[in-house]
Amino acid sequence: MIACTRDCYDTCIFDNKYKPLNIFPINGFTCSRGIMDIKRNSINRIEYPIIDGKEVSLHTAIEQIARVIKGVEDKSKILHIDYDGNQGLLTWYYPSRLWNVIGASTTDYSICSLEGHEAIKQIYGTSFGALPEDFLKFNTVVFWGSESAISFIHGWKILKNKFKVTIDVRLSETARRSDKYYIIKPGSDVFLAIGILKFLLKNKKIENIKNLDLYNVSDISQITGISEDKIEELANFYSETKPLTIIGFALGRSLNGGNAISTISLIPYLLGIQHGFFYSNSQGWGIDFDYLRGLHLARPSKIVSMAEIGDKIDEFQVIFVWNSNPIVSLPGGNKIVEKVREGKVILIVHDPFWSETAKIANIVIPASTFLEKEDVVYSYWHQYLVYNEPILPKKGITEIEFINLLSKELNIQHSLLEESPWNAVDYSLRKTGITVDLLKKEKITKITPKITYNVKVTIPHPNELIKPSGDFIVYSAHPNYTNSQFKEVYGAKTAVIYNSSFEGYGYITSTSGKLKVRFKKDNKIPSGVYFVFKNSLLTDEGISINSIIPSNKGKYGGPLLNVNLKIDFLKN
Ligand SMILES: Nc1nc2c(c(=O)[nH]1)N[C@H]1C(S)=C(S)[C@@H](COP(=O)(O)OP(=O)(O)OC[C@H]3O[C@@H](n4cnc5c(=O)[nH]c(N)nc54)[C@H](O)[C@@H]3O)O[C@H]1N2
Ligand SMILES: Nc1nc2c(c(=O)[nH]1)N[C@H]1C(S)=C(S)[C@@H](COP(=O)(O)OP(=O)(O)OC[C@H]3O[C@@H](n4cnc5c(=O)[nH]c(N)nc54)[C@H](O)[C@@H]3O)O[C@H]1N2
Ligand code: SF4
Ligand SMILES: [Mo]
Repeated sequence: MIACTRDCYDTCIFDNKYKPLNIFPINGFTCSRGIMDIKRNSINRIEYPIIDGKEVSLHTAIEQIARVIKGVEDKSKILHIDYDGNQGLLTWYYPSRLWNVIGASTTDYSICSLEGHEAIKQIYGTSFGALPEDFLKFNTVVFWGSESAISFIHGWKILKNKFKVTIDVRLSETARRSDKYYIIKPGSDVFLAIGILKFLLKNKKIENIKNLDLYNVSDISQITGISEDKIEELANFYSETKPLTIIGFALGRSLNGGNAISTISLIPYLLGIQHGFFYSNSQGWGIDFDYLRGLHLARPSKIVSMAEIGDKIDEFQVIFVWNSNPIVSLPGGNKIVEKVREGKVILIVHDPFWSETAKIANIVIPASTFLEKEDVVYSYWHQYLVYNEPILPKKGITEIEFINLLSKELNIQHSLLEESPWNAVDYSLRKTGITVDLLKKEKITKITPKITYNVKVTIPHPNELIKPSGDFIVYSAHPNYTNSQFKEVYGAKTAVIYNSSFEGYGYITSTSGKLKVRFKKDNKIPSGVYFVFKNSLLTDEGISINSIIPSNKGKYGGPLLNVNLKIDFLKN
């Protein structure tokens, strides 16, 4: 049995021949990446350890990494950047223990969904929402800032026969394939949600809420770009059909994102809709991620926001990366490139594939893929916990092997590292009622979450909100890639910026830089909106849009990536 470990709602589960299981909600199918995984596994791999472009033995590489670490007196100048390239408990979480024992700095893991998790927790005390089984109970669904038809294909499939409404800033694939859609201005979702509440109040479907009187629907109509009638239509749709609302992650990275998500999530509660929203269930299973990372016994010396790594790059001498591709995925990631070229930062990367970040690293360690190692995998949507067993011969080394070798070389003894990874996993699962023994025996078990909601009804004061204006860049998932992964099968992810009117080259300028890019006209995009597939490269030199994304953050600290841009088209 093996589960796909990529950062994806679906967490497909496969048999040992890599056939997707025919169990709900996987239902025997997978995506364009899933069907190519076995083939991809032998392409573009990092085959051996490398120091400054030269092949070395594993022993030499580990010795060199230990020397580099020992050479940094103030360990807070060592930063590890890791994200969700592989969601396995042994691959992503447990390895942080070594870095915490050393006293290195870490990130706040905010890039994807922190803003939304925190926002929903403000309302419900937890961000846990509907389960796959709950999806089936609804007759209608609202996809709000979510490209589910592409980013969440198993969720989309089980909702196939439901009446679908999409709220987006462009005619997304999800909007196009829905029964109804509303195209609003980027960053205006919180106003739309408040507009819906205003009509629900007017039509006596809900009680009054503090601050609601401070808004009026004609302003809301002007800010969102849709008519009062349409807002009322949506409010009626909500009160009459009691839909499930899928709240997309992209909202959290937009203007007013935290307030938008908390207000949207409140609508189902006020209408008495049970299990009425879904964002991400990751924090509701009771898996003790902090324990896996060893935070009970050792803490990072510093936590840096994922929005600010570029700004704060001078605070670091060594950056260790695994499970992420930060020069493409993080705002200011290009600063890492600059500092490595200047010799001011030593970059060490552990990755199975030649990511853009691995390509510029001083030291590279080949990692085993999820098809080649044991792990425990959870989903941020469905209830299955899976014991992954390798189905292909191993290349490279696992994250556990890496930290074992390195801690030995550094002569570190610490109870966090003496506790075996399996014992740590076992303890981290105690609240789920699942043991490692049971999991290894059954291979796949269901977690039954114990959730209590502790609801606080609140909507933002108008002073907290910014009225969006100007041109916005927006992003979405591409069907053939997961973030920057899969170019070995589907080709380099070189991007164009889709827009309403112009074809050719031009400049995009933000408060932190300027890029020359290619634009493509697309009649599915309204004016004022500029769309690019997320984590793609905008130039052949491998420059990502993130090189000009400033370090702004939302209300709860999540990076604000859907920002205002200045656009200058070049005459053809
Ligand atoms: N195929 C594939 N699937 C993936 C991924 C992938 O890379 N490829 N990535 C995975 C990951 S890491 C994530 S986080 C999820 C992301 O999954 P989603 O949460 O679905 O986010 P996106 O796919 O980015 O789509 C967001 C939609 O929001 C719209 N949007 C942007 N700004 C606004 C706004 O201000 N208001 C409104 N209403 N809409 C807005 C965009 O036009 C887009 O259609 O998908 C996961 N699934
Ligand atoms: N401007 C802008 N920036 C964005 C976004 C956006 O919408 N706009 N989206 C954001 C989102 S939603 C996310 S989630 C992030 C994603 O950002 P990243 O986490 O950087 O995502 P990937 O590009 O998929 O990089 C994952 C890396 O992990 C590696 N990997 C895979 N499996 C393993 C393994 O088993 N072991 C090790 N050691 N490595 C492994 C892969 O080969 C790959 O190089 O990007 C964010 N960045
Ligand atoms: S990327 Fe998502 S849909 Fe594709 S195989 Fe992995 S879990 Fe399934
Ligand atoms: Mo993400």
